[in-house]
Amino acid sequence: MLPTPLPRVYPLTDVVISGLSHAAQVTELIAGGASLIQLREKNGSPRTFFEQARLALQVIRKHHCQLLINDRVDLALALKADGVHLGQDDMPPAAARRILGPKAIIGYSSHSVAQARHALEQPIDYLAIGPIFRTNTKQDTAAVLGLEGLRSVRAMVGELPLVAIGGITEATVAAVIQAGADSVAVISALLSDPTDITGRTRSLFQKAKQ
Ligand code: TZP
Ligand code: MG
Repeated sequence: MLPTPLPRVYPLTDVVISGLSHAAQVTELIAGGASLIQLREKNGSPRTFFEQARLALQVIRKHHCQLLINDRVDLALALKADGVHLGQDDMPPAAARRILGPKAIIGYSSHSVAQARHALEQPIDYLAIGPIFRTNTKQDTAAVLGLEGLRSVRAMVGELPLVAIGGITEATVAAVIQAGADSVAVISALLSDPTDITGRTRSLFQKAKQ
C-alpha cells in the first residue's frame, strides 16, 4: 500500500552514478531518512539485478521501509517487492495490476499533460511527471515541463499522488513542492557524491519541508 502522505523525497538508485551496489545505496538513503525507494537498473543481466534487488530488499525489510522495482514486474513479483514503477513503454499498468494484485504499489511515468490525462484512467497509485528540469541522468527524456507544466498537471490530476522528477536539487525542491508535487524523485542530487548520500538525503528532506 502506498504511504499517505507520500514521503516528500523518493530516491531512485543508480549504480553508475553512485558507484555503489543497490543495497549499499539503500542503506545510505534510509540512514538519511528515506522510507520509499525505487531500484532502477538499466544495465546488466536480469540475474544480476535480481540478486542485487534481493539484497537491497533485505535492508528495506529490516528498516520497515518500502521498495519499488523499476520496469520489471516479473522481478517485483518474484521478490515480493512492494510494487513496480512503469514507464510509457513498459507493460501497461492494468496488466501489471492483474499480475501483482490490488495491494501492490504501481507508479507510472508521464511526460506531458496529455499523458497525465490518459494515466488517470489507469489502475495506478501515483503518477510521476517529468522531466521538470534538464537532466543528464536520463538520455531519452521528453521536453522539459518546468514548474508551469507541473502546475498544469497538478490541476488536472486532482488528488492523485503526484511525484515530480528530473533535475531536481536542493535549490529547487521547495519550489517543486510548492508547484504541486507531493514528492520529488531524485537521482543525481543524492547519489553523485557517494561519500555523502546520507547527508544529502537528510538535507533534501529538510529543504522539502520549507
Ligand atoms: N525520468 C525522467 S527524468 C529522470 C527519469 C528517470 C532522471 C532523474 O534523475 P535526476 O538525476 O534526479 O535528474
Ligand atoms: Mg521503464
